[in-house]
Amino acid sequence: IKPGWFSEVDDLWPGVSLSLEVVKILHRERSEYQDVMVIDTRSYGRTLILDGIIQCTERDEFAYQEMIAFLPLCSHPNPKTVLIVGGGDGGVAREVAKHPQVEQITQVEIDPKVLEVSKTYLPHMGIGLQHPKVTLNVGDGFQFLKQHQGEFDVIITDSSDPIGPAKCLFQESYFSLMKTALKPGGIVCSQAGTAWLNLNHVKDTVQHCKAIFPVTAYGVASVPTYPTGQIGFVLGGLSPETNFKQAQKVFTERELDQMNMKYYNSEVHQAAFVLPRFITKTLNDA
Ligand code: AAT
Repeated sequence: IKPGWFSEVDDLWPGVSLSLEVVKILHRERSEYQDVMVIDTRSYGRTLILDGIIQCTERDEFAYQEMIAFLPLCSHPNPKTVLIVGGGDGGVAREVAKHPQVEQITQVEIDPKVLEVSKTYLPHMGIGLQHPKVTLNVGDGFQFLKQHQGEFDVIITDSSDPIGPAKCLFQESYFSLMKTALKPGGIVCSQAGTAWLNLNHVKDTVQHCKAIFPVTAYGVASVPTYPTGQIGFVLGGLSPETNFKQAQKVFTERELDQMNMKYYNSEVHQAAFVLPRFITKTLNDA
């Protein structure tokens, strides 16, 4: 590892690592749950790192946050109430709040330090947490869901990778709890890892989703600072009429400009579900 560089080394991606040149370490502490760090980097701006894993960078965060929010929101005919699990940086809340049909956003993040650090060092994301539509809770998403039934049109799980506090958010029992917390016709969307490194992980997550939801899909987005530069999402729908591959809500160019969308539009929505053969074949068996 070169001095002055941050390298993302983890057993989730053995033998590969993305490195960013560090300009300055802005913050570092050990919270109750994880190691929390914010660095300034030469090419990607400010970067949030939890337990040594990149959560988001200033320069490319829009790709992930727009997609994890708008794939499920635009697949739902009328998404009024939304739950966000995780997402402590606030980027997903910022995106969900842009959708004109959304009235109420509930969020549950386990680590108050992430919320604090984001408001201080990543204000363009942290601002999402302060939106008037947002009610913020501090706690474990898994436990939170046990207390909520039939409340949400859409549940977005913006979770860290399946180690540490996020492990429980990838289990079949979690998909089952989400199902119970949804309103009729509800939709879920979870961060589900990349097929290039963790195809078996992706397959397991899709399998859990398929076991609980009648309609499912796996879609991808390109995010240069996530391992392999690609991240996937698993979506599940309660209604057999849900078709993830075709956006229900189509925004005009003008609306997309007004919403300051930099990645998402309805063509990108459709394209997210067009997958290479090695992925489709594996997931069809799930
Ligand atoms: N917005 C993109 C960044 C994330 S953040 C993931 C968040 O999930 C973190 O703030 C973490 O504290 C929170 N979290 C982890 N476990 C739980 C839990 N059980 N309940 C609630 N919140 C939780 C995603 C990065 C993806 C990285 C891909 N390599």
